[in-house]
Order: sequence, then C-alpha cells, then structure tokens
Amino acid sequence: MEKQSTRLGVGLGLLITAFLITGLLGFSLTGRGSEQVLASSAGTKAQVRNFKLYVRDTTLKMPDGKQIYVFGYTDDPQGPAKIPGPVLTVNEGDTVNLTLVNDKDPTKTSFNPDGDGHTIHLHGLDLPSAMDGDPMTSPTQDSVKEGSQYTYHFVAKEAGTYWYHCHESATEHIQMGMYGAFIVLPRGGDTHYAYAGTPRFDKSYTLVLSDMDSGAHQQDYTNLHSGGDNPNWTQYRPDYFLMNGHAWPDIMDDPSSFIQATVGQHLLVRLINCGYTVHAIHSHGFHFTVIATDGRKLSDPYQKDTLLLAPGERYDILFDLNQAGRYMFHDHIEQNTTNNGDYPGGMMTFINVNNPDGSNPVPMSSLHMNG
Ligand SMILES: [Cu+2]
Repeated sequence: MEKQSTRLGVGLGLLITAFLITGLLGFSLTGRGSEQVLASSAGTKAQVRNFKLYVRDTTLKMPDGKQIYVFGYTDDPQGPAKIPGPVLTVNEGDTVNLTLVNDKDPTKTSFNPDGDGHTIHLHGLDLPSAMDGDPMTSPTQDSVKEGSQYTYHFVAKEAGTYWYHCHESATEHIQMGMYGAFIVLPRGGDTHYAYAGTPRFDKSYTLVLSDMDSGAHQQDYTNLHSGGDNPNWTQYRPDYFLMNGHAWPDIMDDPSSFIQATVGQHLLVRLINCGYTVHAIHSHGFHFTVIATDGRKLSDPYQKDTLLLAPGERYDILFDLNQAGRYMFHDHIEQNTTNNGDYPGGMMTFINVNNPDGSNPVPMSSLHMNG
C-alpha cells in the first residue's frame, strides 16, 4: 500500500498525523471486515472489497470428448476449479483484500506429501513484494501451503484489464489452470467506460485466452498421483485453445464468450492472453479500435482487424457495430482454430449483431457450424 509506506518514510510525527486523518476518514489501514464505504481524497466513494479464493481440481471436457485434468481457483469452496478463475471486478481506488485459502491443496498427494502450495500474483498491478505473490521474492520465501491462508491487501490504483495467476511452480501451475481476469473499472464505477476519457460502450466482454497441452496435463496428473517424471515444459505442445475455458463449438454455449449485441451498439472486448503461445485475434466484419494495452489507455488509439497478443499481454478494444450479421472472431494462427488438429475448433467465437427487432440477416439455422 503506497500510502502506508510513504507514511512510514516521513517520520513519526507525520505518521501519527496520517493515522489521525485516517481515523477521521473512518477506515482502518488493515481494512478487514465487511464491505464499507470509504471517503477518498477525491471525494468519490471507494470501497473495501473482500474476495476469497480456494484451489480445487477438476476435469475439463473438450468438444471432441478429450478429458483434461486441471487445477485452479474457485470462489466456491464446495465446487470444482473454475477455468479460468472467477472474474474479479473492483473500482479504481477500492481497497482490496484478496484471500487465498489453501484448505485442500490438489497438489498434496502421497507422491507429493507436502503439496506445492499456491499464491496469487496480480499481473500488472505493480504491488510491493509482500503482496506480489511470488514465493521467490516474498518476505516469507514461501507459498501458501495447505492448512494456511494469506490475504493480498492493496489499493486498485489504476483502471484497466489485469489478470491473476499462481506463481508457485508457475510453469506448471498456470498451465494447469491457475489464472483469471482482474478488472479495475474507472473511479466512480460507471460500467460503460473502460478508462476515464475513453469512449462510452454499451456492452463489454472479457475473453481470457489460453492454450493447453493435454499430454502434459496427463503427465502432471500421473506425476502427482502415481509418481514419475514431471512434464518437460520446454516440450510444450498445445493441442487445445480456449476462450474463457471453452473450445469451439462449446464457446457458443457460454454467454460470457459468445458475443451478442444489437446494431448501432458500441462493444468493449477485454482480451487477456493467459496462455503460453501468441494469439492473433481477428474479427470479421469490423475493424476495432485499440484503446488500451496492459492496463494503460493509449494516447493515440489505433484501428486493427488482427491483433497479436504475447503471453501475459492484454488489449482493450472497442467495436462500433455498424452492420447486422454474424461475424467470426478468432485466432488467425489457424492451427489454434482446431481441437487437437480438427477444424473447426479451438479459439473461435462469434459476434452476433442483431437488428433492433432481434432478427438477424444470417439466421442461426443457416450457419455451417462444422466448417
Ligand atoms: Cu499454484
């Protein structure tokens, strides 16, 4: 927390003054407890936002029947891992307490009796080491082991599109599914703007892109449950390509990934590459305007129809949906539009733009869903 460290640096007198002011503003520096409204110096309302994430495993079923063992975060301790983890959304200025509860570590097996433990690294938030979720640089030099929990405590200082992932055995744990979107809305919480001063939009979608090597996942499961070698991650060869954890055509059953809008609307899409390979996202029907990347708005937005995302990168793009119809929106690295080699599949969705009466010049029944 930058304010806190600044205060510590300016001496005891100022420290006491700061605590007095803090007290007058009505919140504690630890900020624990239920959600409460804080008065920020800008006079707008900021909140304390509390989240709890657990780690679970599950099996992802691909459209071709392939079953992929995964582990990842969930906000439901009774449920399986969510791939990706839940979208965490806060407002700029909010104080965030994000607690990782490691009550049941899927990596703790008779072949790995201590379990690996896990962390939450907030990619792009530029936090101090103690809150950065990297066991190599954290003051405790350890991850959150089974039977313990840790609260990542910070102020969401800048609006933008970010993501979180585990940094324990990162190559393995991210690939196995430990990632999710972290969205900071601009101050004031108007959900129709991505940043202060960028154009208004009517609808928004967050697409978490990832890729999986099903053979490595199987080897990881075998290693954990029967012993044997760890996967050699330099031999990484992805065969499934996902948007929000789904491959085509299952993407079409996920309302958070299958884009539906009305002609004349403006659409924001947040693209987050949580995978290990680059993705070249291409839209039919529209050029889009790139308004921001990596949580920072651009001073000179530019238009594209194909956008290359390196691993870890995010882009915020705006569509002016000026024609009705149905349009492909997909990775143009064409082998990534397959499920283990079979087209169509993989990282592909639709932008459906209906007429105001709900009709569409391309009836769903006319689509050739099998390519
Ligand atoms: Cu982990």
